[in-house]
Amino acid sequence: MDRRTALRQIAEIVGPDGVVPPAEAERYLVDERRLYHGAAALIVRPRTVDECSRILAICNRARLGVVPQGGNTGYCGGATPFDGENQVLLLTTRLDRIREVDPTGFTLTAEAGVVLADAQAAAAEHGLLFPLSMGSEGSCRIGGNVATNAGGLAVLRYGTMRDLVLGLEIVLPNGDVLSELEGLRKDNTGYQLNSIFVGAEGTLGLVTAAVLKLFPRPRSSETAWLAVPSPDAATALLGRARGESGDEVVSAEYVSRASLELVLRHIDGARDPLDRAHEHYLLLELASSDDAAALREKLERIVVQAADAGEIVDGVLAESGPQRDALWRLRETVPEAERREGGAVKHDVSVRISDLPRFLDLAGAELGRAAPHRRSIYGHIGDGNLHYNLLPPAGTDFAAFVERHGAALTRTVHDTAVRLGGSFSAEHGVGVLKVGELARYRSPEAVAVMTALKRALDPNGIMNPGKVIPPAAFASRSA
Ligand code: FAD
Ligand code: 2HG
Ligand code: ZN
Repeated sequence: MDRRTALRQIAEIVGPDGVVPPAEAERYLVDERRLYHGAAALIVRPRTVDECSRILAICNRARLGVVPQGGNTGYCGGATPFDGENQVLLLTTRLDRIREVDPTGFTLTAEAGVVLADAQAAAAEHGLLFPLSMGSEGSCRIGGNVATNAGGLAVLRYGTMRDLVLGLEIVLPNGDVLSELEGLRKDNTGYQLNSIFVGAEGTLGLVTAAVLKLFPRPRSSETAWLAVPSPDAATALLGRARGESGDEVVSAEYVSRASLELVLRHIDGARDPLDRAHEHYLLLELASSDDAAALREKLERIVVQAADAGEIVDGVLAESGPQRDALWRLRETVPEAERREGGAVKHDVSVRISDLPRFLDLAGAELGRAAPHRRSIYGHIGDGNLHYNLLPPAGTDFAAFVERHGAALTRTVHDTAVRLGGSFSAEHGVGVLKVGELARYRSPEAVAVMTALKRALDPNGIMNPGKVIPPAAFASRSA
């Protein structure tokens, strides 16, 4: 089938209101971080799984690329199409039904285009919790969360998206629909197919729906903003809090003073909760089915013990919901503050929790020799995951900084993490931004298995071309 016929047939399938007119295309062609400005032959928003299936079958026959896009909040350009002749951008925004909430089985079945915050709200209406949570939850969508294996703020307790998925509905590149939406907790009948698609970033198929795990809503939660004398103290405190609470820690987020200062400078209403400045902070949240007084007592005991052990030098416990929200805002608005400061060269690394202090020492020393810069370090310390972001010296130009030093600084940060057995992308994925890093840091064996999977499921390479799998590996016959 020729390309023009294929595009015409796809437009007919979705109907006139399913095609995004050129005047509205811009917001879908530019990625969240404004690193990329893409192009597509056609932008469509199908309404049903059947429409998706027919679109993919046509694209497969005509060898047109398909780029899935949910909320377009991804950090690695994975949802941006790059071919104005041969790629179709498929928006999931109209696949937005919550198909079922099963309060007995503790599951929720959502279509790919359901906004994460809406899935959380649907669970809450039944007195239940869908725990995936992150700064982008008002915009990102379930299909995108599955495709990126999203992490966020409660991974320590509930895991990443992979741990929260019980089943998926996938449109395969040839248009077949693989439906595994039974929501079984146990099913050992051969390969676990769902997990192949979680984190595949749209390179193996289109996620159209997911069965997600729900949890009882905790009756109480307690939040503390704690100044710690060192990263070592932060990890020791985390271990203490997990042990003493019976693993009731939901979040353990690290914030460096430099990151907090960006927030204080740029975010309206933000204020330092402590009287004196400190270099390192830990935002700790516990949640439990205990009543509030019992959990508060637990947190206070942990704080007293940690202070005696020298792991805390100052801190404040939230006394109300608004105070808790204000503390969380200090953490969640760091990316926004970095943007308002002019931008950052961003890194999303993970190492074993016990190696975090060593990583910080080594990376700090290496970077000190590389180029003048400012650091904004924060993140999910409870998962061994830091956002190690680098800004130009105050008052200097960001674009020039990236041009001159970006690549070398990134090499240093990633090399240091990988040298310690860590990852160059803990939660933001690979997309197009980090394909080169995948080729560099993943083993040849891992790249070969990924490429074999890609070839088996998508022999024509139509799904999200150029993302995740190094193009050279896909093109090479021996890989
Ligand atoms: P998109 O950006 O639309 O797409 C991301 C990738 O998934 C692309 O490769 C796309 O092709 C693919 N994709 C999308 N939908 C489908 C589908 N239905 N089927 C197949 N493939 C699909 N991420 C974290 O992990 N943790 C955080 O704490 C976090 N915090 C953030 C805070 C802010 C302020 C912002 C802006 C982003 C943050 N992110 C975080 C990154 C981002 O929100 C997540 O990666 C999110 O899961 C992306 O969802 P999305 O719907 O926006 O996906
Ligand atoms: C977060 O944890 C996000 O806030 C974004 O993953 C991190 O902007 C960043 O570097
Ligand atoms: Zn993060």
